[in-house]
Amino acid sequence: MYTQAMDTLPPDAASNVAPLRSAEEAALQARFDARIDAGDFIEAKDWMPENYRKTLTRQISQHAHSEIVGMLPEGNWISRAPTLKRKAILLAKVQDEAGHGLYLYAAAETLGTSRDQLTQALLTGKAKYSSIFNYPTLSWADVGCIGWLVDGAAIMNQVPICRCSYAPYARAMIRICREESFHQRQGFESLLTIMTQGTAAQKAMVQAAVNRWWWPTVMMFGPPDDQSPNSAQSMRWGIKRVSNDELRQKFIDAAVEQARVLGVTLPDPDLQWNAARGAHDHGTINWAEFWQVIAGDGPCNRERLAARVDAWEEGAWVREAALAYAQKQVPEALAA
Ligand code: FAQ
Repeated sequence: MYTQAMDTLPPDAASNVAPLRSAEEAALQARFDARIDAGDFIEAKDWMPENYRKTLTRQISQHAHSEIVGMLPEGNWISRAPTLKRKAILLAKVQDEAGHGLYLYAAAETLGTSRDQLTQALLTGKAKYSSIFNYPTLSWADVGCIGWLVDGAAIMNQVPICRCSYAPYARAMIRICREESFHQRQGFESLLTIMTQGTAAQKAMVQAAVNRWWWPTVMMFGPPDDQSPNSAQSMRWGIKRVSNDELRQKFIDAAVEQARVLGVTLPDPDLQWNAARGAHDHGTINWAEFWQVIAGDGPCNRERLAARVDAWEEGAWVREAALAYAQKQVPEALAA
């Protein structure tokens, strides 16, 4: 599905084809490396290697697209929420995701790629967004599972990004993580309400949703470390602080206890505590499914992209009106 212009070369290739051009640039690179090693934050106007810029643009824009596409599966249930209270909570949550997308697009723009370019990369199918949002929300319990499991995984992955070496991204993540934490709790509470007060059929609906969302959520953390082409360089640069597999393990360990409190079974017969490792062993992840979904062939990829394209086209008149209004203000502002 993807390779956008902001893509980076693999680290080895990059160092082969992009030799430093001057002594001045070598000095800038050495200073940058020293700042990274010292745990300094890099600001938008600071010098940075081109591949650091490209890697961040790739990751932050994918992250922004995930927030925006991520509004769709839950948005699907706003009109069918079971009570006014649940509807108000869901509306607020979906609006929060839009806000997260906006902070993240703004952070990506500080690296020099325009919002229009980022949007076009999504709408033309060149840019990735999280695999998880290509799965359907078949029942109200799927909405609870997105909060409990998907937001739970998102927090696990995103808290370390609050310490990302690129300061505008790190700052955006601090606010986002606070909101994601509320999202996770509301999802858990919604499922707990059904599991403690619901009918047998409603409890079965929760279990069926957990069965659908568990494995795709475990995949959200990305490929195993030994198959993750970007990890080594991103860790070196302090963009990623914790590896895909370590985060996945932390998420699984936390979810096991939460599932026990909820009274649901996680659909992995091989899930068991390993005292020697101090962590849970788990079953084999279906990586073929993961690669298929991110290649554009998951259950809802086409539907999700079509929804974003429609929204863009239907919003054209708003953009045109905003532009016309802004152009009218310019002469008045100059005259004032
Ligand atoms: N889906 O070498 P790595 C949310 C790609 S927000 C799709 O390990 P990296 C909030 C990866 O891009 C969820 N593609 O890559 C919410 C790379 O391809 P590329 C989004 C994936 O970047 C909740 C290739 O595989 N969160 O949920 C995925 O070092 C509820 C090789 O992978 C973020 O974006 C995937 N799951 O590590 C909203 C967090 N995993 O680009 C609404 C920030 C991997 O080379 C409702 N991002 N790929 O062509 C990250 O932490 C990292 O980018 C990773 C991937 C960990 C996702």
